[in-house]
Amino acid sequence: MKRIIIFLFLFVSLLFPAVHKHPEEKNNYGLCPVLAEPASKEFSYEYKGKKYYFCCQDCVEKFKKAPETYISRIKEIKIEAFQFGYLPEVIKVKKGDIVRIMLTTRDVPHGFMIKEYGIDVKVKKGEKKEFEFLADKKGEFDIICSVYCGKNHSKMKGKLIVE
Ligand SMILES: [Cu+2]
Repeated sequence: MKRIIIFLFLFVSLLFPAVHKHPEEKNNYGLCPVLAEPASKEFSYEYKGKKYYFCCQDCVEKFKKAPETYISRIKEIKIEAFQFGYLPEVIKVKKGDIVRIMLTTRDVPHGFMIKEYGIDVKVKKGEKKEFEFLADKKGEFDIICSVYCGKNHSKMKGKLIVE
C-alpha cells in the first residue's frame, strides 16, 4: 500500500509541472488597448464578438465609451519570414499604434529582431508567434534575422517605419 502511495505521489508530481506549464505560456493577454500596458485576464470586455483585455477597470470604462478609437490603434500584421527576407518587407505604422505581429516562417527557423524596440522573436516552421509592442519611437528601424538561416542570412532585412 505504501509503495502505491509513493508511486502515485511521484506520478502526480511529475505530471503537475507539465500541466502547469501550459497556462503560463498562454498567460499573455497582449497590451491594453487604452494605456498599452500589459493586459490581464481579469479585465476584459467583449465588443462585436471579440474579447479585449485591459490593464485595469478604468481602461475598460474608457474603452466602452469609444471602442473604435482604441481598436483603430491596434495594427495586426501577418509576416512571413523566408530565405532570405520578410513578407511584407516594410511595415508602416503610426506613433502610438499597438502593433500585433503574427510571425510565421516559410522554410527554416528565422528570427525577427528590432534592436531599438528590444524585440527578438524566433520562429520555427509550423509555428505562429504572436506578440505586441507599442510603436512609441518615430523613425525607420531595421528588422534583422537573429537565427543563422543560410548563406544570405546577413542580407535578410525588413523595415519598420513609425510615422
Ligand atoms: Cu533568416
